[in-house]
Amino acid sequence: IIIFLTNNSVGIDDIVYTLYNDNKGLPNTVSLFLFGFYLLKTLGVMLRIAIQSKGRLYEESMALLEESGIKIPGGKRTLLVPARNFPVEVLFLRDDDIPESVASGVADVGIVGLNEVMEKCCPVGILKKLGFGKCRLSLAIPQDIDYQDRNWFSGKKIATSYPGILSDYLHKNGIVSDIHVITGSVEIAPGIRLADAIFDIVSSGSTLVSNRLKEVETVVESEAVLIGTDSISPEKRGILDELLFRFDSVQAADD
Ligand code: PRT
Ligand code: ZN
Repeated sequence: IIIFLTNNSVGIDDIVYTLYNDNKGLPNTVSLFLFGFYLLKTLGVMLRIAIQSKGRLYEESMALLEESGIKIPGGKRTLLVPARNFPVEVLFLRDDDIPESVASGVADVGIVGLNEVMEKCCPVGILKKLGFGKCRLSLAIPQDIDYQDRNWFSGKKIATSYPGILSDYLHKNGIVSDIHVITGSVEIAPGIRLADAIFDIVSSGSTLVSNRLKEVETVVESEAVLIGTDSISPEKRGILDELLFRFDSVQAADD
């Protein structure tokens, strides 16, 4: 606490001075006021964590915070919700916006799928893999095609919501294809002749099967990750270290 206090503009020594040199060592109104001011300022430091507002990662992100002993009030849903018992505030966003929000400093850390981090190419670091939201980004083609190897994709039209990761993969493998960007229901593209193949998230594989597609190349294995940057203040770094420690304990208990 003393380290936190002395980082502020008025030093702890000012409080100690007023405390002991005025009023014969008894606390006076000035020192009490200063101490209260410090306490409020110190308590005001909050680590802002961005999580998905709804969708596949929402429940498990909230459960991880809850299991880490961090109580997020329910009820009226607002964009920014402070925890009841820990210096963390939760910023609810669409998953697509989380990497950018952390890179720009709007949030200090965020929980998001590795697939989104890779696609958005933001300058953020992976602080921890969280072990939920597991899936993979794969290339899939109609079931009746006799597939030999990835050169099949040369000159083909591939529908995807992940053009960045796909073009990197194709480039590294010397394949030139036509990438067709669509958001949502990518899996129906080959059936309606919009594309020859798709590059999309696969989890159980049942969406592919029900669209008469087969997975032929796995490009990226993904899961939910905690992201952050180096430009975090020392006060927030302390809170983050405690948060990481609690996440580790939850994971150790689950194993
Ligand atoms: O509204 P917002 O933009 O926040 O959410 P969103 O709709 O973009 O994302 P959402 O909630 O669908 O997924 C969030 C994250 O969950 C993804 O970025 C992945 O990291 C992770 N995840 C894990 C998945 C899946 N599993 C998954 N199965 N995301 C999507 N799917 C979809 C996939 O797109 C396909 O349509 O599920 C289908 C395939 O599932 P299977 O089980 O049939 O193979
Ligand atoms: Zn999204």
